[in-house]
Amino acid sequence: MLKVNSAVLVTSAPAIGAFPPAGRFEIVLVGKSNVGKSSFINAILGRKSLARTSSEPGKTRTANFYLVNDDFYIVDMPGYGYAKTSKKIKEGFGPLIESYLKKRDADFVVIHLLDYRHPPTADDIRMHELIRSCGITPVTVLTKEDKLKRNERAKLFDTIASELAIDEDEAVLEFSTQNRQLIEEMQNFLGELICSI
Ligand SMILES: Nc1nc2c(ncn2[C@@H]2O[C@H](COP(=O)(O)OP(=O)(O)OP(=O)(O)O)[C@@H](O)[C@H]2O)c(=O)[nH]1
Ligand SMILES: [Mg+2]
Repeated sequence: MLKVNSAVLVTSAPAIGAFPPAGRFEIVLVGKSNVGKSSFINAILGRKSLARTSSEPGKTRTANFYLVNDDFYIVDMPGYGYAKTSKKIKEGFGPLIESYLKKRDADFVVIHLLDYRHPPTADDIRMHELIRSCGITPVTVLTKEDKLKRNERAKLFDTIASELAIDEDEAVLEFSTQNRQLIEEMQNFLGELICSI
């Protein structure tokens, strides 16, 4: 179980040069804009509004490094696929995520968040492939579980897993900021991950 004693925003980095020195374990969150990355952070850290959230997509514009328990970082990345993003940024996932995945010299795990309600977008599939092409096995998290009826979930779960070509070695977890049990399961999962480092 992840027990959170302290959580502070240490750095909001507009570019890789502003990332904090590597050396701690990092949990990095990627996913399309509005999928719930910042809300995920607040829920698992038990901090109501540490990470800024918004119903308007495009809230997080920098790589935000949260230092937890003075031990490891959770990194909140800007979302991709935001319609108002400039064309240049839309062509790639933006220099922040790509340079993080390709160059970050730290032990890290990538959590790829997808909206449980919808099949993956073309950007979601590209992002999943980009992560795997960097030799990283992402953890997939399906957000906003509370918005689905029980009988809708199994089919959507299978569609998402098959469109992302999820491998046997990949974890897929459901999540909702409105579901205490799912929050605790995620805290357990992350707690074990951190202990195993
Ligand atoms: N019902 C429900 N709403 C959620 C959940 N997670 C996030 N939201 C809502 O979805 C919206 C977007 O959440 P954010 O956490 O700001 O999304 P984000 O991925 O950080 O977005 P960007 O910073 O724009 O990339 C907000 O209105 C949240 O309240 C969830 O599990 N259930
Ligand atoms: Mg955000």
